[in-house]
Amino acid sequence: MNGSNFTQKLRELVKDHEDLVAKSNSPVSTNGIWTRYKNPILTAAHAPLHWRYDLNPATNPHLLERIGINGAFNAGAIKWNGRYVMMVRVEGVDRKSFFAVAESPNGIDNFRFWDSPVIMPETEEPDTNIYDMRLTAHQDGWVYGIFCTERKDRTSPSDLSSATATAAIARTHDLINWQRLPDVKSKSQQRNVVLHPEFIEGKYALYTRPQDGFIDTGSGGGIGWALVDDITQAGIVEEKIIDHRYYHTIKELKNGEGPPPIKTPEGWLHLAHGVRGCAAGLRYVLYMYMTSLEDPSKLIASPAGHFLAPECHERVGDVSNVLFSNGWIDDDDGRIYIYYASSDTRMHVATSTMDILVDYCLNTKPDGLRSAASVGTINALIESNRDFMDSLKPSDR
Ligand code: M1P
Repeated sequence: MNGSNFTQKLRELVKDHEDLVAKSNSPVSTNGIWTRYKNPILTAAHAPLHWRYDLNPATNPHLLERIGINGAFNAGAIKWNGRYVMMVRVEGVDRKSFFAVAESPNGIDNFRFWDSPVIMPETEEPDTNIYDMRLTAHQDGWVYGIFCTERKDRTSPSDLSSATATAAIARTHDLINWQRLPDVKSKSQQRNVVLHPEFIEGKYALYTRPQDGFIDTGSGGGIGWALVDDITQAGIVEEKIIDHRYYHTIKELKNGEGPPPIKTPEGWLHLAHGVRGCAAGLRYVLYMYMTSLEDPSKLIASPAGHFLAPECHERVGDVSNVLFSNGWIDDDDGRIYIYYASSDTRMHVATSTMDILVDYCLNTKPDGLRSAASVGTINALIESNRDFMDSLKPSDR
């Protein structure tokens, strides 16, 4: 490629990238509880050009992409200096994930990556892969990032795909410089571990997700809860399950806490993912539950079924039929920005409000676990609606 072609191609790349990043977003569908937005808010193509291209015509005369990005998904989130910030799981084509910060002025579009990815310090045992950070602005003044560190399972050296999942912790005051703390000690493998934002009984509190293996939760009964004296030496000693898995529900196979819960006057609002098996493989959906203000480990509301499930283009990606969320922002005006990923590929936003989500949780019946119970719930609603049925008749309008 000659010099002028190089310059022309570069101009086109810059323009296309800028058009993508600056594209405005708009609401596309709502069910009254959430509003989805039309465009994904972050994709692999949002990764800055200078992360991917050698821009020197002498060493890259064909202006080829030297480093491929495969996905931008499973982002933690936080409101930071008035901006809507995501801690994104960026995955390269080499399958390695890392963290990078992207920020937006309005929470629904114009998400732009910071200049370079996060440099996450390692422990003595280097991470093979790191992903799915939950950001917690804790009462102690630090911002914590708890994420999964994946390593080769050294107990099965000949099995090249056996791995271990462990909860890793780092903390920061600026989202740039991170202090890595020792990994959370646990007798089981752990993923989807989340730090509660407040001290409980003077201790740090973790939402856990015990699992027998790297993929299967097995005997791990659901989302757990553990108190920790010293976050710099965190260990899960006593772990109780607070949100159980059940047969023939959306969380039959697995579940996991999403972002840190949001405090409301009626209780702690939780977003989580539930997994079930079907002929097409695993299906990941998002669901909600609430716990008590007095005791955040006590379940007070558990609406049946999913809150958000994959739709349309969300259904397809690297790992299809997956919605996953580990970040939301509870804004000053009561609006809640729910950041969710589809199919381990891209990020989306849905919005709601605290009032609506609390109403949804407190007034949606729990799963009765049997078809007859579901029919009973519908019939009870029909009965209580009898007096209001006339208002539905077109003749009365
Ligand atoms: O591929 C779907 C998700 O699978 C895992 O979640 P879980 O441990 O709950 O099954 C994680 O690897 C997550 O990153 C991924 O999105």
